[in-house]
This record gives sequence, C-alpha cells and structure tokens, in this order.
Amino acid sequence: MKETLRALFKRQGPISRIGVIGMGYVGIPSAAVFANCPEFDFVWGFQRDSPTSGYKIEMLNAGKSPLVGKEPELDALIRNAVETEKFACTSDFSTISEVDAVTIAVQTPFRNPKDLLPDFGSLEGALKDVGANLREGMLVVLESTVTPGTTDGFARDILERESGLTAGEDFALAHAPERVMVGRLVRNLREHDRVVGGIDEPSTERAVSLYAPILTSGRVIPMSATAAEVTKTAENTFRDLQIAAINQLALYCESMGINVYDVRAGIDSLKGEGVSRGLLFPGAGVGGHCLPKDTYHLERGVKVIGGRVDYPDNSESLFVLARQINDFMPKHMLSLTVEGLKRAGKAQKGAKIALLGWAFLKNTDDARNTPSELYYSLCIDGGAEVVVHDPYVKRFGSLHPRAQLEDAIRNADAIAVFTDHDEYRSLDPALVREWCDTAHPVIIDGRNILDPEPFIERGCIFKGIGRGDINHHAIRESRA
Ligand code: SAJ
Repeated sequence: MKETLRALFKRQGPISRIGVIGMGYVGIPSAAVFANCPEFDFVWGFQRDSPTSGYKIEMLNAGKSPLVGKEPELDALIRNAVETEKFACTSDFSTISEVDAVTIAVQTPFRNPKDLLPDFGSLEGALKDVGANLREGMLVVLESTVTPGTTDGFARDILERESGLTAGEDFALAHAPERVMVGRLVRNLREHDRVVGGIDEPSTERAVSLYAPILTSGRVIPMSATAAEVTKTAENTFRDLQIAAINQLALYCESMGINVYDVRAGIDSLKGEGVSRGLLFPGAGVGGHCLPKDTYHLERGVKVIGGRVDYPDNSESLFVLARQINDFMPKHMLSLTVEGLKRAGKAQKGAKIALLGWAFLKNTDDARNTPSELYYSLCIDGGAEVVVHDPYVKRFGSLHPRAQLEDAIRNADAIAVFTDHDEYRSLDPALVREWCDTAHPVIIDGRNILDPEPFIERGCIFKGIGRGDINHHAIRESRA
C-alpha cells in the first residue's frame, strides 16, 4: 500500500530547508524572512544568471539587497541571514533537490496590454526547473498572481510531467498569493493574514506549516488552491471596482456642476456599525502591476474552470465595466484639457502640454501600466506637443521625463497633473504664470492636489476631476 503524503511528511519531519525562486520584490523579502526564522535551517534563493538580473546573485551573497527604494528591516535581515550562513543565492537550479519546500515568486505580466492575456513564460520556466529537480515529500507553492485554475491545472501538469511524480500523492502543491506592497515588504509578509490554499488537505496543511512560523500579527487562512487564486485576483478586482465607482460618481458630479469631494465627505460621514461605503478617490486613471490585470485573471478563471454563469442576459461583467471606466479616465483628462484650451481660444493641435507625473503611484519611480501613457499618446495623436515631468522616473522606453518642473512648464499652454507626487502639491501659481507665456494657462488637476483659487485668480483656466463646481468658472484677468 503506497504511503500517504501525510505519512511521508510525518516520517520526513517538519520543513527545514526552503528554496525561493525569483529574487524580486516578493522573493527577496520572502527568503530573508524565512532565513531569519528559527524554525528553518537554510534558505536557497534561486535567480537566473541573466544579463538583466544576474547581478542580484553576487549582491545577495554579499548580504546586500538589490531592491531600490527604502525597505525597512530588509537590509539587516539579508545581512544577518548571510552572516549566520542561513541564506545563499544561486543560479544552480539542481540545488532545488536539496530543499523540503520551494516557493515560486516570478512575474506574471501581460503578454501585451492589448490582449490582456498573461505571459506565463517565467512561471513555466520556473515550474520546469522545479519539476526537473522535484523529489518525493517536497512542497511546491506558487506565490505569483495567477489565473484561477492554474495551480491545480497548468502548474500541476508541468510538475508531474517533468518529475514523473504525482501531486497530492508524492508531493504537495499549493498557492499562497503574495500581498506585499513596495515600501513595507517585510512588515506585510509578517503582519498580513496569509491565504494558503492546497490542491488537497495534506497540501494545505504542509503549506500552513511553512507560512505560520513567519507570521507575527498575521494569521493563516487555509482554503483550496482555487479559492486562494480567486481571493487574490478578486481582492484587487474589488479595489478596482471601488475606484471605478468613485470615478463614475466624479463624472456625474462634473455633469451636475457639483464637487464630488463634498459628496464623498457626505457619504463617508455615514460611519459606525460597519455601514462604511469604502469610498476611495477619483483620479486620472489606474496603473500598476496589479489592478489593471487581476480582473482579467479572474474573468479568465471563470471561463477556464467555471461552468455556465447564471447572469443577467446581455449584461457584461460589472468587473470588466469597472476596468473600462478606469481606463477611460485618461481620455476624460484629455477632454478636460481640450475644453480648457478651447476656453483659452486654442486647439489641441499645436498646443504645448506639460504632463506632470509618469509614475502610476505617488513618490515612486514605478511606471508599470501608467495611465499617463494613454493620455500622452492621445495628445500627440491630436497634434499637441507634450513635455513629461517626473521627479522619480528617469526613463521609460525612449521617453526621458524632465527632472526640473520649469523645463516642462515653460511656454506650456496646458498643465495636466497625473500623479500625486508630493512635489506637485506645492506647485507655485505665480511661477506657473511666469513660466507659461500665455494669458490663460490651462490647469487640469487629475489627483485633486491643487487649490484652484490662486490659479484662477491669476487668470488660469482650472479644471479638476469631479470638480463640477469650478470646471466652468469665470475667467479672470491675466496677472502674475
Ligand atoms: N488609485 C486611484 N484611486 C484610489 C486608489 C488608487 O485612482 O483611491 C489608482 C492609483 O493612482 C494607481 C492605481 O490606482 O494608479 C493603483 O493604486 P494602488 O494603491 O492600488 O496600488 P497598487 O497597484 O500597488 O496595489 C497594491 C495591491 N497590493 C497587492 O496586490 C499586494 C493592492 O491590493 C493594495 O490594496 C494596494 O497595493 C495598497 O493598498 O497599497
């Protein structure tokens, strides 16, 4: 009678040696936290020695973090793990055969933003590396965000094919989605609750024994692998939905001539007894590596593993509609810009537009799926000249944002604020008047971070997302 997986784990004892594949924003803090946990003896970090990322191997083995930006505790954790010989990074994937558990944290981006299909190339490569070195009694955990059905389907198939072993009998397989945010990677890993979903009970139990020891205030939330995949994609889908809801309300408020922020404050005042409406903030669009894609992971999951969905006839998914509303916001920013230029007696064609903010998130250089890119293209397509400014983003493809505000704003006919970088909160209306060599510069505030009055007083034409109360203000005499 073949030994059960539980019996195999019992004979083998608790997990002591861990492998983490993908030394990125998820893998590095994960490996560092595991390695500093007394329950575990050693952690291998696996990183391809590629031209773009191979440098991380040497840095990590020297006890240094290759991540940019401030990550509290991370440097000390890596240094300590290397000094106590509890962590090493390698490109030799055959070493996977030495560990008891291996986690996979590689990027799952779009193949291209147009077709909204995931590029599982990196994931497939990692799964093949694991499968080729898989041995009985191991636990494999996917941490990357995946389409529901991937763990118990695509991933399981590759692992079984490459190893000749059977998931759920010879090895455990689970999904434990990452929920870390840049700037608080280590804290999130330890304090966030951790959803852990196995393809079967023994897999879930084994995966719980991997994550429970690293949690401080967080707790493990066990479930099935597919439920874990839906949890991760849906938590971002719901955030995107919340943003779309307030964006739609902002568009309504503009058309009704009222201030969406008055309405927001009014609704938000309904507090207590869990009646909060969870209002977020309207804006120039939704970027990043999570929200623009996770809805489509969820939608694809329903199609791949779901049966027929009983749903209102001829109605499209609320979640996809939310995506369309959020993706519309850069177009709305262009509408506001063109209306403003028209009030100044100008056309989009030939206008010079200063685009402030290329990063999708304030005070960062992260520009993945930035909404600024669509606005930029639409402005150019309509014959305008666009100069981009961003204090953090140095380069984006062939685009090199200016680092100095004056370089972008000088001689501009319109200024569009896309990112709520702190630097823009102190944009000086007097300087804007001085730099813009035109009687009525147009100011479009996509993040509600400017006070309209000082700009309007100087003859500027001001428009803001959701600001129906001021978007058709009287134009004052132009003055410095
Ligand atoms: N945005 C709005 N209005 C809002 C909030 C955000 O327009 O009220 C826009 C932002 O400008 C940005 C985009 O949405 O362009 C995404 O912003 P985000 O704050 O959601 O930041 P992300 O994309 O880094 O989301 C991550 C997610 N974390 C993980 O997937 C582990 C998300 O689940 C978190 O809720 C979010 O961080 C967070 O709260 O920081």
